[in-house]
Amino acid sequence: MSTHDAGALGRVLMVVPTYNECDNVEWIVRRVRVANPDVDVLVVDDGSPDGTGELADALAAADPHVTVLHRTEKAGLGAAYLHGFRVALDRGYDVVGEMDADGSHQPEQLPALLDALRDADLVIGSRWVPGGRVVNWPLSRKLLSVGGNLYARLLLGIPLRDVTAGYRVFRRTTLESIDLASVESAGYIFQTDLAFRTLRAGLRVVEVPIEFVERVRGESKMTRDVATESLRRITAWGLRERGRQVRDVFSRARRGRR
Ligand SMILES: Nc1nc2c(ncn2[C@@H]2O[C@H](COP(=O)(O)OP(=O)(O)OP(=O)(O)O)[C@@H](O)[C@H]2O)c(=O)[nH]1
Ligand SMILES: [Mg+2]
Repeated sequence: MSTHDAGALGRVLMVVPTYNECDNVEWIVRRVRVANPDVDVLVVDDGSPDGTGELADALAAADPHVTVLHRTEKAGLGAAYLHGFRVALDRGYDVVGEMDADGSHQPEQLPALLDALRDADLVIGSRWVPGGRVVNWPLSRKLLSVGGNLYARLLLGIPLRDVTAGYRVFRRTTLESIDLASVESAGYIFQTDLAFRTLRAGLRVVEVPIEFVERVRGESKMTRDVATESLRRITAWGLRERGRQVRDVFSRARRGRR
């Protein structure tokens, strides 16, 4: 049973980025709307050559709660989300969410994320907290995700278990506090970037367990470039963060001596 009362949180928009998701877009948008009739959907399509954008337009024509943002070229998940967030804020939504189009993030679990947002500024649907799980991933992929998260956690000094996860809901006030205009991350590292910024702004981030299902249709867009960008940025941020901590310790020690 859903305990989600949309009235308390205000208007909710889920942003769904798509690139060549013609086999998935209709399936996922319908599931969001059926499981969460109060929630609106914004599909952000980067000019998919497979016709995903046109399929999304047909969904929008049939349902006023669905809209589509057409971008001209594939510019990465982060860029698509930033554009979608700007539109969501302009349209006055109180809650803005992220969800993949490939079915990995189950719309039926959205009420749990929204419930948790009552006491949080950002909620992350997490694979790696108790109760969370991944369906159909080989051990190698699990190790990569857990290892990547461990690296980010240790280097950035943040307490999150699944900082790369892309099933999320933000309060609008959170997006307004984390200076979206200065976000440069284009690929999947965008997720870590936003979680890190939210924590650094002193806001409350809560992880709720989800069941993540590996895509069954269509192709992954994960590339070596996307992975390299992640490693490079996390290392740079981590070193900067550690540098700041070391400077703090020294300046506290100096103040203590005075
Ligand atoms: N608009 C837009 N969407 C993108 C881009 N890259 C990926 N996406 C979408 O972002 C979501 C996540 O991409 P996936 O390819 O599923 O990436 P992934 O989940 O890390 O990889 P798999 O586990 O292999 O599916 C999907 O809805 C994609 O269609 C992009 O450059 N632009
Ligand atoms: Mg996927």
